[in-house]
Amino acid sequence: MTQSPVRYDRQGAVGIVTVDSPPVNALSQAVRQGLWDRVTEGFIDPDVTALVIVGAGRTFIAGADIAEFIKGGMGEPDLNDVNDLIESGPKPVIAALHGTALGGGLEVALSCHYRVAVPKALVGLPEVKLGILPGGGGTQRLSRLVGAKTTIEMITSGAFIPAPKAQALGIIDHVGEGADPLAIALSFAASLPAGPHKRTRDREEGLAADRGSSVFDEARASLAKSARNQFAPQRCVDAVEAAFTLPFDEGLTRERELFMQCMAHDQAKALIHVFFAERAVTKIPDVPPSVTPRKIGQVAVLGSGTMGGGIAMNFVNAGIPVRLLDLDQAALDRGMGVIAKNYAGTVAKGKLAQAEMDKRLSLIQPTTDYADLADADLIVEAVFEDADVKAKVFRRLDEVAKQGAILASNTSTLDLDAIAANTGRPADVIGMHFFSPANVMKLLEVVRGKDTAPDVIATAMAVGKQIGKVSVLVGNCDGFVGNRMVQYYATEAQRLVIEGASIEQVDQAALEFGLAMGPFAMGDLAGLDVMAFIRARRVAAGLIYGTPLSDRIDPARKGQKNGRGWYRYEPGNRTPLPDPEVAAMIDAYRAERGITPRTFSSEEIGKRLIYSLVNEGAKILEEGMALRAGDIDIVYIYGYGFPAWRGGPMKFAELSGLDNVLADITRYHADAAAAGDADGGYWEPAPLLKRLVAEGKKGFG
Ligand code: 3H9
Repeated sequence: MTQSPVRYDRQGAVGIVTVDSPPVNALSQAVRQGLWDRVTEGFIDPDVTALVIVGAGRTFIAGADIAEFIKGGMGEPDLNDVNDLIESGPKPVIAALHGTALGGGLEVALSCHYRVAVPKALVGLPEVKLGILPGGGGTQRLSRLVGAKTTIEMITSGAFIPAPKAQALGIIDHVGEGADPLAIALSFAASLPAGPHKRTRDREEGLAADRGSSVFDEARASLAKSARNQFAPQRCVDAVEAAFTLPFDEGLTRERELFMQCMAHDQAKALIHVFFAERAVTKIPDVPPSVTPRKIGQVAVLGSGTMGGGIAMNFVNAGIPVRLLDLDQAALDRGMGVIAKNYAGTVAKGKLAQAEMDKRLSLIQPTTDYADLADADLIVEAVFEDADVKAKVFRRLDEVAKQGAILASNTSTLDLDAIAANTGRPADVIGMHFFSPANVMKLLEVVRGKDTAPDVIATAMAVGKQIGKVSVLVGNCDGFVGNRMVQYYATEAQRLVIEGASIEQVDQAALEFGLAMGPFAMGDLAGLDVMAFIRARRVAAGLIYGTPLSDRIDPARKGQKNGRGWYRYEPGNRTPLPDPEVAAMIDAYRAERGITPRTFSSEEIGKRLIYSLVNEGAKILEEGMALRAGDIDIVYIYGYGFPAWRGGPMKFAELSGLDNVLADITRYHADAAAAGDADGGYWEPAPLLKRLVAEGKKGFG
């Protein structure tokens, strides 16, 4: 018989139920059964008058076992039955919280008669981030303690609340001192009042004020904007409202109904996929956790422009000192000025203390002398995206960097092996591709060259985590994962316009799909001049099918930076405005080719944009340039504003049906060929996609 992950012992007159199911004490079937059995044991133990539920290891219970959701069928006992047992038993039960009490974990705690915590504990109901809602009574019990507004805020944001604040809100009864939740609970138990110990379901303090109030409609209206197109947030409000309109048991039934609706929705499948995909990216088969990362005490960043400055900020934000090198003092002064202005903006918003800003700035040492890089453990190059410039820089770095230093390039498209060949130490060379603005965007593509050493990869991944990035290991191919895919997406946007859609309509369709920005607005933000430079190299190298309109647009149109790109911009304003000059250029292009514009639905535009990503993503996967389809999804969610609730492009394709996606892609390919449009050559269906569909597979595996 396997041992239960929940044990029972006794200290004086208190029965202690300990959940011991690493890593996070999630409520698997075995844990629910163990709780049921051990709590029952405590209730019938004649020597105890009260029970404590506590988590072993680093945390209380971090929620339902999300892996069980994927397997389907959660098995008996149901969490609601366990919670009912705890709440309705003959003895008071105290939840002793440390680490995180999340989701189902907080729901267990809410079913207890009292909650005590260590000061550093966090509580939250983050189910919405998985596309679901609390389904173990959380919406009903929390409402009774803290009222509608706080409950809705907590449940629709999924925020983690520190114990002292949770106490002030009325969620926690007592925050003790120190780090031992059991000690706090035992001393609390020693001074328990005689009773009766109210069940949370019978408490009323949160209900009275909000019955019949407008708070529910207001929340729905606000979420319709902030969580546009998302299913779960609105259902969360419905579930909370049920606490105010229905008796407890009926409220629970309603909550479960809504929970099941969410579970059945594609958005939950997408978001649960994202949860695991984000954790899977850290796992690299040939770089196991036993590979020790190198120690990074001092970093250097080359280039103090927008990118270099943003990269430097990441490191000093994490307390790692940076030497920032540029060619001349004027460039450095400008770069440091921009960094200081960025921090000052954050201070002005009240999000950073002035003293902290000063500390961070003092960690950046500007220099124009390569010799100052001699003690750096990691050097990140962020100079102009030109192979010759980078070659020169790496030759110089090879001369000055100490033995064992990691030489990283922030190149977004260039061949990392060619860059590494400029040094006598290609094993120490790696790509660390940050996304603009580098101090804000969470994605870091870690590019592995053919000679990059495993401990260099381990270091880049570890440093990425230390500076708060989601790091994804990618292979060395033109554009790596993100930019290799995006070039076809950008071309497809242009082909749609040539065929008859307007620039605004294409961007609007992308927004309706849930992307943070449309492809044309994104081009203007990135800079059309930068794109043109990259495109010229790709065309010369025969790497690109074509970006037809990019080749026609006036080169003086650089995008947001000079107020003229695919759109026009008023000075000091980032709102894109339609530009008749660009519309005329498009008309002329169509006329030259005898194209009669046709109309498009948003859905058709959306499909063509996203499937262009999927088809290339499948090629990338087959070539091994990404380790998993989920890695590609994470790149798109954290680097390109792809909506997490769609799961990323590859998961979206799975949810749409790979066979349907392949049928559309095959048709787009045939259409491009029939129109003699070589620019659409990338629609050649990915062999992997064809194979998976032929084998009847539903996913990329
Ligand atoms: C729920 O409760 C529904 C109920 O209302 C209703 C039911 C009827 N399950 O993140 P980490 C794994 S929904 C399974 O790297 P950290 C994770 O995959 C749930 N596994 O650590 C990883 O595995 P691996 C509501 C889980 O310290 C390992 O634990 N709760 C779960 O950075 C370490 O995780 C949530 O949504 C889980 N619930 O962060 C909380 N949680 O090592 C979700 C973690 O194999 N979890 N794992 O890759 C979190 O937010 C973070 O994991 C946490 C720890 C803050 C707890």
